[in-house]
Amino acid sequence: MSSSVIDFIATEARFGAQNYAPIGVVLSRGEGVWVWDTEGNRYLDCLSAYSAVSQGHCHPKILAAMVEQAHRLTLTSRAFHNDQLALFYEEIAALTGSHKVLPMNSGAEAVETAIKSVRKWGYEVKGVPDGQAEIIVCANNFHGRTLGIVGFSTDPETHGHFGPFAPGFKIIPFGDAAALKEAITPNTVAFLVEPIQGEAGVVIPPAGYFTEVRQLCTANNVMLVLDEIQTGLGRTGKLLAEQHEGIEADVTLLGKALSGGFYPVSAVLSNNDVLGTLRPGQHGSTFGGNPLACAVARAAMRVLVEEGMIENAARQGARFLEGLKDIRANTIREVRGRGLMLAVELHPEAGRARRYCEALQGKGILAKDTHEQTIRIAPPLVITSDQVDWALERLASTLTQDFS
Ligand code: IF1
Repeated sequence: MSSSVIDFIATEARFGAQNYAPIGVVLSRGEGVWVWDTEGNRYLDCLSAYSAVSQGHCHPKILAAMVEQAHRLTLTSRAFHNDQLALFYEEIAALTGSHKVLPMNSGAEAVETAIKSVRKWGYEVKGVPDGQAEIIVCANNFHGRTLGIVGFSTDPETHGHFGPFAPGFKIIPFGDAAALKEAITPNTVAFLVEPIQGEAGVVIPPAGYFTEVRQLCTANNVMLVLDEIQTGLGRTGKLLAEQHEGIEADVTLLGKALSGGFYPVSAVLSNNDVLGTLRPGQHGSTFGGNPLACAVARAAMRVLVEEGMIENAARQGARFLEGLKDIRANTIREVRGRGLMLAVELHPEAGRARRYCEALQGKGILAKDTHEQTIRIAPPLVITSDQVDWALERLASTLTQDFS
């Protein structure tokens, strides 16, 4: 164990807050769909840092853009202009068909920014009495870890003992348009929702749900805010998951893969005047929109399109889903997925998903469990057919294994 002069896992445990329980692998290198641990073992990455490395690990073109920009200029703050921000705006607006952009860093910051913006829009444009704005969200949502966001989480793990929380949120079931209709009042400014619920276990809403949601929001002058931080940028086989539903959000949130995993970059995109209500000094971030972030994001968006990753996600996602459906194992309760956002839900009697993820690690696959019973599978969008088949073989043998 020459590379383990430091015992990385024990040292993390000694100094680090214990807010994670990682799988016992220490990674030191990545390339495309593969990562290597400190001992030189290779794994197929079926998590992709929760979809942030959709373009594959250490993509050479994003790397080159980052290094080149790092040599020139990294941070100016928004007190001054920089020569990357305008280009980032132009390119992300062209890619997504949006009119206005507000750059932030983490996904949670993009969500917070959207909440502030739709409230302000509600007071200044819609005419909601000050302090009365309501935002509707869904049960089992995951939008990040800030106080504002965890306050409307329904998962006790996520919000327990972190209160008191900000008021102004109403929770309805996901996938239930009638519940939305009922919850809307004259003070409702927005409906904030994930196109597919990721953390909840890749929960896909019933067909037609978002068509109805779109109609209800339009009819009631309610901003539809889609959190595409995980589903966006090709993950589901389309640039944005909203395209599967044939709708357009009023506000779209992007993060994660917007930088290809090199750097935290997020953005709030808007098709109307929601972002227009923000005046100088009312919102911002030291790092948001910095030239390094912009250069990285520009390259990350470019390779996604130029290298056909979105089409590949659709093609390989369909192959992966079919392959999962073909696995005959009594451990499997259901397989779900759209594009390369996939999940295998286990029967309660099959034992915890975590054990299957550990067994997969032994076979050269890294995947992550969620909510005890679900194995999430989300490889980089550059995965090939051979690699999908390779993964399926190992998943099949693992899921037919008896752990009891
Ligand atoms: C962690 C889950 C994934 C997100 C959506 C906003 C954010 C996220 C739809 C916030 C973040 C993460 C964060 C990560 C685990 C992870 C996750 F399991 F919790 F649900 F991806 F599936 N909207 N998701 O999924 O973005 O501020 O983190 O940049 O360890 O908390 P962030």
